[in-house]
Amino acid sequence: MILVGQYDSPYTRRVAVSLGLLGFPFEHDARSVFADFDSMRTTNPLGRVPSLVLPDGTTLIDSAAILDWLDQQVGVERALLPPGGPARQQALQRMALATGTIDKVMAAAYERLIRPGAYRWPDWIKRCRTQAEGGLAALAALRWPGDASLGQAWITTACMVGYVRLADPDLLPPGRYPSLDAVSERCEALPAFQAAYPAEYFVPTAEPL
Ligand SMILES: N[C@@H](CCC(=O)N[C@@H](CS)C(=O)NCC(=O)O)C(=O)O
Repeated sequence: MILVGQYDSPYTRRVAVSLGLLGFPFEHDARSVFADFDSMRTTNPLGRVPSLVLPDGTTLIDSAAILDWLDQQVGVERALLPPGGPARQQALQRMALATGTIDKVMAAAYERLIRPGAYRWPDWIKRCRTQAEGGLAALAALRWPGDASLGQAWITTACMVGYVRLADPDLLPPGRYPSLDAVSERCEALPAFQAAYPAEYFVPTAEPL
């Protein structure tokens, strides 16, 4: 299998971590959605990451669909998302908060880092960062017992924390939300997380903030 995407993408990273935790060997294709845009569109028509190229040549796109496929491969006992009931609902709600936070931080980062300075819209950046703060506070208010089984809600939340700290560190200084610090520390200590460590946040323009 080939995982396409760089690890500064939290969506790519959560797939890489899940592949590692579930014991799937894979190659890593670290093409960039920005620098390799035309090439990337031949893998995913949307020109986005992650994609997972299966041994039979099928290409899966979108991290949620890829994670669902991985869970289907390993079966209910080893799946990273509970099969049903309140546990699944709770995990999906946590993941919705985490991915929603990612999307808002990413939208603000693209506005700050990609859009030419003359066209930036500060009120939009402020709105996105306010929404991200809402997601962070809601996740931090939940219980994250350190002995809970480490499923997809934990993985996605830890990838979100890592991404926020790369892309907009002022939103999540260590100590602001001790519960999220603990989720991150527990997860980042695992080999599957360390094997998918983002080298740096890719900034496609050289413009200062
Ligand atoms: N819902 C998608 C979101 C993927 C996504 O936002 N990928 C970002 C990188 S983290 C991307 O490809 N951005 C470039 C673009 O959208 O043009 C997923 O879960 O895979």
